[in-house]
Amino acid sequence: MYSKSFVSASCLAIAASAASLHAAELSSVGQIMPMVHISIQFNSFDNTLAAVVDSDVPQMTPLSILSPGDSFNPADPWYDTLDPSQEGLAWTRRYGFVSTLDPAPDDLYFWVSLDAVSAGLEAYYYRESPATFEAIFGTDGSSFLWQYPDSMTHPVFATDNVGNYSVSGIVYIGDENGVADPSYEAAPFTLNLTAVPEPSTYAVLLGASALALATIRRKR
Ligand SMILES: [Cu+2]
Repeated sequence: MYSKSFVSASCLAIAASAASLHAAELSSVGQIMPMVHISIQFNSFDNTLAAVVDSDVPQMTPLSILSPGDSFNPADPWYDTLDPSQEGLAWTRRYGFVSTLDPAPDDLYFWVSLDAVSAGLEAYYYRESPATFEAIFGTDGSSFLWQYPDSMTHPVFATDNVGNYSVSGIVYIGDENGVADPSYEAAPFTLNLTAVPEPSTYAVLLGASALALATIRRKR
């Protein structure tokens, strides 16, 4: 147990010292592979709607751990939230909404209803170009409703805490204002995420692991 955490901690520490030699200013919010999709599956033959979530659990990680020494461009809209010198939140973009069967019926749209805030999360609609970072799913008082824009979208999920997160929502079919069309049943889904410790917490953990290893060695 202890040795396992020590090995992973050491690898990260080595990666940290190596990466800091090549500090870079990032022009986008990266997406770690593989993608984890929420597939919006509308079957226009029997008018059923499903939301199928891949089973992997994305991990939110602050840039200070993901790529130590790197920073974001202060001109970009995500700088205040994600840059290590600012809020420095842990984040992931692995979750992506994608429509994989039929398009929504004429004059209707796929909508997602999700309250990320009550689960301790923040969420942002993200586009690299033009640089877009808009609070969604209740973040900063935004609407809990979000209209799927008809192309695969990987929002940013972020948090300033450590731990496990679970948030449930629905996909439904509605008009341009988000009013649900009663002809179609809503499809529930649940997202699960984890967040790794902040660097300060992390240093404490690393110290504890090293101490444990030293104790083990002394016993031998
Ligand atoms: Cu995707």
